[in-house]
Amino acid sequence: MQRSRLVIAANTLPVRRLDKGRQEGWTTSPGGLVSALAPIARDQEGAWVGWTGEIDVDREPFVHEGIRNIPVKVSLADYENSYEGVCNRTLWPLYHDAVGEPEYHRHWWRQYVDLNARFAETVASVTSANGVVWVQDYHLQLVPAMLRDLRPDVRIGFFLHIPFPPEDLYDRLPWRTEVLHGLLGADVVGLQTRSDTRNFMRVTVRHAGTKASGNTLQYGNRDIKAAAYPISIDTDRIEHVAADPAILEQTKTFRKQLGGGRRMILGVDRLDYTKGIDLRLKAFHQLLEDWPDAYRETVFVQLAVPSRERIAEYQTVRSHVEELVGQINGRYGEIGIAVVHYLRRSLPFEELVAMYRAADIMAVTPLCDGMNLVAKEYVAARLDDTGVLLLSEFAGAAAELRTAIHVNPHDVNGMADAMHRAFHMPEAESKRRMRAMRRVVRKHTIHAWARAFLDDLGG
Ligand code: ADQ
Repeated sequence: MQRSRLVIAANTLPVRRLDKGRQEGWTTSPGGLVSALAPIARDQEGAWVGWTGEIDVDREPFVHEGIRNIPVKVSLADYENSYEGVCNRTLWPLYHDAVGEPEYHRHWWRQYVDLNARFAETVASVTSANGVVWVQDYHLQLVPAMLRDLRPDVRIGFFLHIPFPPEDLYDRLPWRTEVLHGLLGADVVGLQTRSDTRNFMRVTVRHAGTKASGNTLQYGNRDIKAAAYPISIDTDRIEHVAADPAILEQTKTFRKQLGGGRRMILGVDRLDYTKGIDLRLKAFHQLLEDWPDAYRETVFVQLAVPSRERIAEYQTVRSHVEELVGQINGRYGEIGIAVVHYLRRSLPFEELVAMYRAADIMAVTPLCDGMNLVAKEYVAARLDDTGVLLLSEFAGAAAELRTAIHVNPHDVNGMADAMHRAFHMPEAESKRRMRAMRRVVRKHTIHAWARAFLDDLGG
């Protein structure tokens, strides 16, 4: 098997299958992580180990746009127990402040261990001597230690895209020691924020007997670096699209379709219970209740990408959101005029940027979120420094986007007041705030993020 000096391991490959008609093949997946890592992997003739998204399909490695893709076969049992079970019904809710109820099942866990072991074996077989491996996210937390056992010569990095919970929550995990041992197999553990890093370091001291000093954890005879590497966006690309005259036309069309001079609040999320879409809609309802005359001409647009639809909690949040949309339109809409526009689908990137440009206010109000790229994308798209960002204090992005209006997403009245305040903010103030945030996303891009992590890892 051909070996690579840089190997990325992630739940999914950076490509997805094109099965349009009979025309078979692959296309690069959209998203910041792929656009950041793909050029680096390409330059270094790197490999990417991950799942194709197909169940029970065995595929040979293949090259797509200069990157070697190494598929890991995922069975139905892997999918149901490891991916839907441990990843999305145990770890996802537990790591997100238990805003959903985590479930713990031993047979799910066994499958997670098994699938992580197969990832580690595959990675071990494609990494060259003294190579560098970068493992991504909560699906693969056991891989660093498993890989170290197989390949003590390689440098191993791990990055967690979601929050790392505080110790009283983490302690609930029946496999808390195994997960820490898995993560501590890495040389560098990256987290989104300083508070995630603190949480992680504390639990390793408590359950794995590490000694912490500054950003270093001493574990047995090894030193591990644990630090915050806040992820970001491809700012140049968004600015470029936002400046395109065709996108500006699209922005104008959206505004016209929404009713000419109407003011607009936008929400853009995966349809996930951590994103606080329901409470945000309630806040908009409250705004209309509190100032019915002032906001008669305001519309709320909520774009929601379907997500994890087989899981009950996701079905529940969807019905709840749709019920609220119905209630608000039922109460405040007119014939031919809705006050809430709800699209449950993914938009092409260009249309999304046009929406960002069209929105007077962007409401990003998750109950808990590792970073939240939507907040940064909105800022990057506001080339003329207009627009106001309402940002949950529980999103990782709040630590960097300090001049957003920070809101408590549990406080519906507070959020309604914040919307009111945003609409009345003097232009000089909103521009000053937006300018400061634009400076942040121009400096801290996804490329700078990847470089900083790999420099620390020695890749
Ligand atoms: P997510 O929970 O998926 O990511 P987020 O960071 O907001 O959350 O990224 C969502 C992405 O999907 C954005 O790039 C956005 O543009 C896109 N998107 C959302 N709705 C869309 C729509 N209707 N149409 C098209 N595109 C849409 C996880 C963590 C986050 C962390 C990221 C990266 O939960 O906290 O920021 O990983 O580390």
